[in-house]
Amino acid sequence: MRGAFIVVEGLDRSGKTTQVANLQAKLESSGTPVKLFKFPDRTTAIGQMIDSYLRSQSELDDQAIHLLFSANRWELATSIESLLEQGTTVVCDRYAFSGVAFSAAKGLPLEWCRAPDSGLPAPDLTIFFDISPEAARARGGYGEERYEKEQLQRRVRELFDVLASEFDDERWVTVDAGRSKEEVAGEVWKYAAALVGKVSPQVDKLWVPALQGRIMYSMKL
Ligand code: Z5A
Ligand code: MG
Repeated sequence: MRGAFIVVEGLDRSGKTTQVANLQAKLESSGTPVKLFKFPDRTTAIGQMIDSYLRSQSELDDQAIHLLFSANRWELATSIESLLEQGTTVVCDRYAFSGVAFSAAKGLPLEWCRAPDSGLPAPDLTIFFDISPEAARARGGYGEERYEKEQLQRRVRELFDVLASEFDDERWVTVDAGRSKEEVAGEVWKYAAALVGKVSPQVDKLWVPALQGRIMYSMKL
């Protein structure tokens, strides 16, 4: 049985990094082999360029940084696929949905943003962490990085809704991330436990309609 591919996506300060660590620990203690990925992965050469951009230490055209975020996923795609095939469950902190939502929020066309990530391993389940801007602000406010501004985050939220509407309830679930860490962890575990051990043998390709019939391709903004 191959591993499950679980992506946690969501808004700024919604608790993704907190909860993926928690999920990893729970899966390990239940005897499930698991590997955690985080995008952007700031440790690679491409990731270091992204890190420098996010901290406003370098400037790049919107298109160029978008392609770097995508390349940062592609450089790890084969590792993700191999791990899944070997039976390791992969948990991922942000993925291509952040890539599309953030770049489209800056004004790039949605379909242009989607294209470079088409064909990546598709998650079996995306757990989306929803939080109001007020609740996010109460967690310490937006920090110093480039995208941590409330107006942009509102647009990002709308774009995540568009992306979510393309998936059915088995592939995309929304969690109210404004609750306590324990409540959120309980719901995440419920979804993860229901999935692990029950995934279909083949890893689908993201946004490739021929292989993933449930994706609608007609959505325009
Ligand atoms: N980006 C992009 O443009 N294109 C792409 O392709 C990708 C990303 C992949 C950096 O991402 C930026 O890159 C991001 C999107 C863009 N820009 N923004 N905004 P990142 O993932 O490196 O950003 P981050 O700073 O690690 O994540 P985050 O979203 O800001 O935070 P989080 O991981 O969701 O939350 P957290 O770190 O787990 O928790 C935040 C705080 O809240 C912390 O003090 C926790 O202890 C606290 N917390 C967590 N859960 C709770 C609950 N339930 N109650 C109370 N307090 C809580
Ligand atoms: Mg985080």
